[in-house]
Amino acid sequence: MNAPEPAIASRVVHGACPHDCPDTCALKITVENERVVKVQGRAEHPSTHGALCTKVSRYPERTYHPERLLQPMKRVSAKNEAPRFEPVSWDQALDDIAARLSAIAARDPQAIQPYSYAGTMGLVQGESMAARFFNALGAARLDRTICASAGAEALNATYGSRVGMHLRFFAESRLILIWGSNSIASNLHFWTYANQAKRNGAKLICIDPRKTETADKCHQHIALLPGTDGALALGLMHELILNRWLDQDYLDRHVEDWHALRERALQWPPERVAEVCGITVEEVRQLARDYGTTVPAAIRLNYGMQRVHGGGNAVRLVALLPCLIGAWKHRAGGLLLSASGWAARVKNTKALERPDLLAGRRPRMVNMSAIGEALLREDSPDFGPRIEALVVYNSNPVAVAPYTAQVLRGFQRPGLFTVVLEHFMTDTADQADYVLPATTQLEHLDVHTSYGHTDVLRNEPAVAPLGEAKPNTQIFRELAARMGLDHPCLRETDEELAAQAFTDAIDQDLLKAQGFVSLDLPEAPFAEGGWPTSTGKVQCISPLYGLPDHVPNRESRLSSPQLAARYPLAMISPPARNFLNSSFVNVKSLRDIEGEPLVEMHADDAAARHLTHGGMVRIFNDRGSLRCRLHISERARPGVVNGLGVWWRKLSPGGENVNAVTHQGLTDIGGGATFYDCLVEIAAA
Ligand SMILES: Nc1nc2c(c(=O)[nH]1)N[C@H]1C(S)=C(S)[C@@H](COP(=O)(O)OP(=O)(O)OC[C@H]3O[C@@H](n4cnc5c(=O)[nH]c(N)nc54)[C@H](O)[C@@H]3O)O[C@H]1N2
Ligand SMILES: Nc1nc2c(c(=O)[nH]1)N[C@H]1C(S)=C(S)[C@@H](COP(=O)(O)OP(=O)(O)OC[C@H]3O[C@@H](n4cnc5c(=O)[nH]c(N)nc54)[C@H](O)[C@@H]3O)O[C@H]1N2
Ligand code: SF4
Ligand SMILES: [Mo]
Repeated sequence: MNAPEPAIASRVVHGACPHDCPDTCALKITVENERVVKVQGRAEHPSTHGALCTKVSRYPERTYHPERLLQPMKRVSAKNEAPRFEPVSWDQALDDIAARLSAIAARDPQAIQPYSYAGTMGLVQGESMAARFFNALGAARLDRTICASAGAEALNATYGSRVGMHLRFFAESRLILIWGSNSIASNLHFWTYANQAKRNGAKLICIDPRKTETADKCHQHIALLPGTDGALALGLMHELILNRWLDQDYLDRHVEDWHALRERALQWPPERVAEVCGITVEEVRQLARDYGTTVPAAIRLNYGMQRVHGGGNAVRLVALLPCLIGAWKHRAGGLLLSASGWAARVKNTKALERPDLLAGRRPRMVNMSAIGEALLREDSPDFGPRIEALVVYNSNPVAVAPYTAQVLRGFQRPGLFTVVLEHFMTDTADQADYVLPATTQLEHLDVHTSYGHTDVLRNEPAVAPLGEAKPNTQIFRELAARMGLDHPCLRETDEELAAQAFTDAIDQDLLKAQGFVSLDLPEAPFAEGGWPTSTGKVQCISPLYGLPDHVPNRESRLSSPQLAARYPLAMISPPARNFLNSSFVNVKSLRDIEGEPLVEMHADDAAARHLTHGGMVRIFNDRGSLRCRLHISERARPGVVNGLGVWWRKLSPGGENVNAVTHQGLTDIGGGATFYDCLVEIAAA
């Protein structure tokens, strides 16, 4: 008889996807013999409905990756040489880092710069203990603008907060405009609802310069030029006004300064709009007719359209459209860009971040979208001390921040002391003096809100930290202790932090038991107005920014003709489906699906340059250049090329990614990055 198989100790743990994605899925994590063997979507969570994207289905592969950082590493080569690191003990690393930071803080703590984004969106492993640590020090602050600040500020200026429709009711809409979003790639669980609406007979229209996977599945695709959405919105208003497709009752009762906006819109006849947007007059007219005559009509606006100079104004204009037709009267009508204003009502940011630790100090703020510029600044009265130390966590700026050459010059500036908390040796970790191994979502506790739906979630640690990895919170706790920062809140545990994350509106016991809790909100929140502005009405004119208008790109055929003569192609660099920003690029099975960095170009533009499909090309402008594979593709419209991002530089053929050519200009509103406002030329490599 055979000996019995040893029993497998198996359990299921409830988690939450930590990634910067509007879907914030609920995870079912299967652990066998203390190893995660499977990560799936929870069937009980409404929007997750048991399905995850390909990326996070591969979570065990990322977590148990042979290149996972499992020990602290100290740099032993010069910054401008090929990076070489050697392992050191935690004590050695933390003692040295604490001593270096303390010496800088003694001169001026503002010379210490945190840099972080949404590598994890967790409220605990994001800005809780980290923010407390930097606040207690009086370190410089970071304006976290790299993704959504133009759109967020535009919503604040229009609606009073980042609020909108509920995700699930898109399933009941009769018309859905998917505007500046490749939902199938980057907002999969919204697409499920949109697809349901489609099956029930709704019309879906995609407004995007690129013919995306999502555009393929919509009834119509309007391929406007990048950065012209504000003009299109004004043109739609023009048609709604002339054809009397307005809900005058909603405008009268719930919208302020409509007449000023009306005057402006009347300056945008379809002919002018078509010229600016690079589309046909009939496309403008037809879109207006559909939008003005279909009930209920919904807009899924996304961040793709605000990564240009005029991104803030454009979002304000699009956000006003549903008010003109009274779409908000229906639960399946209105608009959704971000739900984070709903989450903000239950999130206890002050308790997590403890701004009171600043004790009246007001450290300077550095805009993360222009980090290259900031790192190169000298001491000056308006800037303050030059940046002497940089502490990076939850972000990979050397890959994702615009204008790589300048970012790198900044990181390699003599005397800069850089610490990076990471899972892997990223392009940014390569520039560090110390790299500290951080835990992943499978190894630490966290709680989450979402910017795409209105549930909060809890993530239980599924397994113990791998190797010597520590949660971000623990690393900041230990640094604080070594630096003599002794406020009791700097010693609180992750469980204590999680318990403070929400107001009493969230039932913590239910959250623990179930793994998620839905916010209690009205189904059609603005059917009777009640906007969270000071007057309760939607604002056409903002006290801060005036009346919105179309603001052209910094770099375009119309706004910078001389530059366009040398660099005639507009380049956008939207995300690749199987990466999440620069995360997952090092996961081989996902990289194999993406293949290699590529740029999509229309056949006419390729013919004009004698370029052939599949050849290696060089994308360049005055800021830099990168090499990649050319795809002659109907996904690109004439005059616009699509360089899919964001590859790791060191895993790209020429050692550069799309950000070699982007610039650090900021959006009109909100100080956001303008990745898609970029002229280039392309030649055979
Ligand atoms: N798979 C995957 N999912 C992701 C991400 C990822 O990297 N990969 N990133 C996550 C993050 S951080 C974010 S912020 C969200 C982003 O979410 P979305 O904004 O929904 O994401 P994208 O897929 O980037 O969609 C942007 C779309 O805008 C288009 N676009 C570019 N310029 C313009 C323009 O001027 N006007 C209009 N109308 N469209 C334009 C692009 O072609 C692209 O298809 O997605 C998240 N989800
Ligand atoms: N050209 C171009 N550039 C872009 C964009 C674009 O569309 N085009 N998109 C922009 C957008 S929308 C965004 S949001 C930014 C995103 O840029 P980032 O926020 O930098 O996002 P990622 O590239 O995903 O890098 C996140 C890093 O955090 C690490 N991380 C994850 N979890 C943890 C943790 O718990 N602890 C620690 N210490 N580290 C962790 C991951 O390993 C990863 O390396 O990129 C921007 N850059
Ligand atoms: S990345 Fe987005 S779609 Fe994928 S599992 Fe996470 S939340 Fe869900
Ligand atoms: Mo983002």
